[in-house]
Amino acid sequence: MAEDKSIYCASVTAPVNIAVVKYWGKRDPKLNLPTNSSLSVTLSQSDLRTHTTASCSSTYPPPDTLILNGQSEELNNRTLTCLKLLRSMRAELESSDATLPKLSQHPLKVVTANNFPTAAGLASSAAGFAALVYAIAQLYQLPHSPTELSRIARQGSGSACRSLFGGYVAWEGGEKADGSDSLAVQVAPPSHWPGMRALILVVSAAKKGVSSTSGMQQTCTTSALFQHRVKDVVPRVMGQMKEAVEKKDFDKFAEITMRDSNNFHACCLDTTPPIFYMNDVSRAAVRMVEWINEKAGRRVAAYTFDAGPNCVVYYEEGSGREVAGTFKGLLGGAAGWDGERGRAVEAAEE
Ligand code: 2P0
Repeated sequence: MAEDKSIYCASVTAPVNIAVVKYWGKRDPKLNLPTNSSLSVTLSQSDLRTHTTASCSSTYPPPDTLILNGQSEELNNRTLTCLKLLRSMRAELESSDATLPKLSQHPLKVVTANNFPTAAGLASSAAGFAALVYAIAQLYQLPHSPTELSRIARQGSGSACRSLFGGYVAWEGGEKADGSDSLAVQVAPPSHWPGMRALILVVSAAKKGVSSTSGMQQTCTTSALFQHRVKDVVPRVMGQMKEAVEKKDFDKFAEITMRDSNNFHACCLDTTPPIFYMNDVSRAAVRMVEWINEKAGRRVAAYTFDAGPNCVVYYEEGSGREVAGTFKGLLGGAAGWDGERGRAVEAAEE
């Protein structure tokens, strides 16, 4: 039989997700199993996306290659793990159907680009690994569900497992030592709460000082407050947040979102040495949201901060003038808020 010299190719995009109940801490760093469950909103309609093309061919010279934002990258252990797992899933298909081309034996080329700052606390690894896993799953025509694929994306980066779904997504931390029950499930699709919006305030596009991976391990081993978060706080608020989403109860959604962000950053501060992700501009954004809510006489806006100073503000479409309008008015629109004081980039619509 003639050698198959075809180039097989699949392109996808994956959106970022921003957690409203945060993931922070690993009970098993090797399998990337979390200390607690988490819940996020996927910013499906926003420009914050990773675009990834995966291709393979017998004509490609080994080894597998990865190009990130135009630069050739060494494949780290997490990427190698994802590729190995996906390849073995493809090999299983090939062994049960001899007519399938032997793609699992071909070297892979992955070309990926973010249209937002990488590693600046804007969930770039979440979108990045979700796109990588999804692109290769498409290339290999794997029949697995997004939840099954989330087990693989989780091993690339924990938060990535949530970006395989749109809408409201829970990463159920699981209890099993092998990680088989640590996966993402959709709590509600985007259409369930079509009025939800997110405003992203880019305070700094610089790479963060302490990576999430090392920061969370320092918190796990040194913070007593974190033990309280894992045992008492998160198990309670996960249920409350699911209920708030189900009922589209923005007041409750906002209350839990802000409290959980503050609880997470308090744990960072309780770490030895302390980790500071928020800065003066971040705190100014908190005060602004407090002020907007006070003026409205109810919670119309909810801030949240990940492992960086940038602020995400959730609000409902009907409160657009009060929330996004106030921020844009005060900050002078997208161009007017400079790097020193921050910058309002866009209303990323959910
Ligand atoms: C989250 N973060 O739930 C939390 C909130 C940051 C603060 O998930 O080590 O990059 O790759 O599993 O997923 C960031 O952690 O960490 C994160 P790894 P990841 O979105």
